[in-house]
Amino acid sequence: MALLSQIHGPDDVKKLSLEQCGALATEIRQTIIDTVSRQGGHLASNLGNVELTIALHRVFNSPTDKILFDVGHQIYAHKLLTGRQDRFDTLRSYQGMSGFPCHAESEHDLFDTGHSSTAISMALGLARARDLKGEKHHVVAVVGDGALTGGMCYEAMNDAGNGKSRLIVILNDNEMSISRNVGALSTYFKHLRASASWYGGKKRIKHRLQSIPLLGKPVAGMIENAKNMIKSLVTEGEMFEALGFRYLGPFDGHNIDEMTRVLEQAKRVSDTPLLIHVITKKGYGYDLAERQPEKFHGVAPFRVENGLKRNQSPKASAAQIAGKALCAMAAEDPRVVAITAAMAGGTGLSQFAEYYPERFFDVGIAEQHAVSMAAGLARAGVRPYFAVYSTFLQRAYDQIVHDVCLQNLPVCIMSDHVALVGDDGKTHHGVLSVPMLMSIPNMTLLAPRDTQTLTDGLRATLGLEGPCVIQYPKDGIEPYAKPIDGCPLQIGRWQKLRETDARDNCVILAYGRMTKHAMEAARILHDQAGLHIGVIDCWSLRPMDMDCLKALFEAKTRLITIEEGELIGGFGSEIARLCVEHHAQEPAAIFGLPNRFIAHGTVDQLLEECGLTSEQIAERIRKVLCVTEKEHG
Ligand SMILES: Cc1ncc(C[n+]2csc(CCOP(=O)(O)OP(=O)(O)O)c2C)c(N)n1
Repeated sequence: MALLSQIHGPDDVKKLSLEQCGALATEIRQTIIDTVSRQGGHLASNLGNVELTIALHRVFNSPTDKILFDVGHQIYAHKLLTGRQDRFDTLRSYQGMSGFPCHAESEHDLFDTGHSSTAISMALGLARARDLKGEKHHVVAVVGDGALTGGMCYEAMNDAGNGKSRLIVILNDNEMSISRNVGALSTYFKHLRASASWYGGKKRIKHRLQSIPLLGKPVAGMIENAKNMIKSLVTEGEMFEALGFRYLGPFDGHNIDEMTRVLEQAKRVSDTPLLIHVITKKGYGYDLAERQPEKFHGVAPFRVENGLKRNQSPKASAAQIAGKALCAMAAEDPRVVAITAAMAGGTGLSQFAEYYPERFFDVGIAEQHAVSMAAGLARAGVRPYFAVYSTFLQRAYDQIVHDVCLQNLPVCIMSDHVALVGDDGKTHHGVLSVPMLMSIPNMTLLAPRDTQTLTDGLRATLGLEGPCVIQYPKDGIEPYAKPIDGCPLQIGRWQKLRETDARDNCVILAYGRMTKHAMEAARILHDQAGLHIGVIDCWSLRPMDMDCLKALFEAKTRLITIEEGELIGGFGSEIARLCVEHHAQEPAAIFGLPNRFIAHGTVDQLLEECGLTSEQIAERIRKVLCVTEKEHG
């Protein structure tokens, strides 16, 4: 990597000739492919973004000028150009480099992000602060066409355009969200791409740019010239113009020369926000990713030569199990429809989309809209199932409260990627699910322990007449325990999986993935200390099984709660509150995740960091009960 190794920061990029920049792009692309093939990560978006990022750093002076990448999953080239090459091979690994923008990692990353459609708002805030402070730097937001399906972008543009803030938005249009982009806007972008200005404009801009005054001409003249040039290029983009933005483009985002010239000119526009439409190809430069950009959007470690995963995991994910179960439900009940917010593949709905295209709705990256639209469907007698990652559901909190729960409508949210998600890190963990949802009136909240209870639990939601969230982690956990009393799964009933005895009289209350850890911890405590600790799967978090809980209160059973979620406002807190309300014994311990944003790593590493592996749980219980092996032996 002859050139890349010489780049210690954006200043070094500026020293390179155009030809060298082309060679640098090739080296960056190679580094990204090599690293992601070992570490996993977001491949196709990053490969599509290399030349654009080089051009940005040629033209702008980060960190004085502010460059923001929306979502941030396409930030690898930016990391490599901003002095982080030496750690790039630790990408997404425990205590290594984040796969997303990370402010603590570099002054060139303004925010820690991972959720879509926020960059224009943040950029506008930075631009306004600049103006208030009398500063002069530039603010640039790079936003994908997928991210531009998120409503916040329009709230921000409406605001920015009205105030005429000096701001540059680069629309990186590759026709793809994770899968093919959807909605009327994607058709509009297609129209812009196909417009005469794309083909004719390319020639025209070359001609125009050649006639721009050379350095040394009066600045005023340059600005005037730039403004005129830009004005005359505007033939399309009325929608952005209506929002108060000047539209430029489309341009070839893989042409560093063209991008450099356009960005240089954009710097000189001071009277209005600009939207620069750039066309790129997702997966650019790696044939397999170009041909299958969806498959290579986010990947586990893979072999470069054939694109196959390094570790083939035969196990189905929880999302795939849930998607299959929903298909079966749809086959029996024509009221069942499915909704995704641009994540059909990730949330296990691909099969549903194929089998029931007329009952499947991809709304774009628009979780808020998805929830309120589901309310409409439910009010009209349809049974909507919205499958979404827990972390992205956070965005739709008010819609859940106001449009679904307040109306008591039978909308079911299939909340996937709950609990710790691993290498995507702090922006993606679904650890606020229970505190966020459990307190909302009318809500039913379910957290099955394995794939069988997930399937059964999902089916049971059809019998509900009000709102419901069924939550599950990323991995599909195969069934490992049966209820002692043999009772089938019922909403509002917990399942006792392991007995305590009269001497120990201690029970672990757990839900979701932690139920398995609780069972394992109980086994360890039995094998190593002769303890008989009971385990109850409290999968129905709301309504709780009050009969079961009251029986435990009466028997003065020592209660230990375990959850892979935020402790404050979580399940354990609620159990403690109920103990007080019922004048019962207080819980002996409440275990869960600490109140801080947890970084990336494997789930096992993160659980260990939080003291929640089975062995650690066993040890902590032993301490709580003040039992040594000897005492009990
Ligand atoms: C609020 C939210 N919902 C869903 C996602 C998941 N997600 C990550 S990237 C992505 C597609 C983004 O498409 P685009 O902005 O066009 O970028 P590209 O990957 O095509 O470069 C989606 C849906 C997210 N990050 N944030």
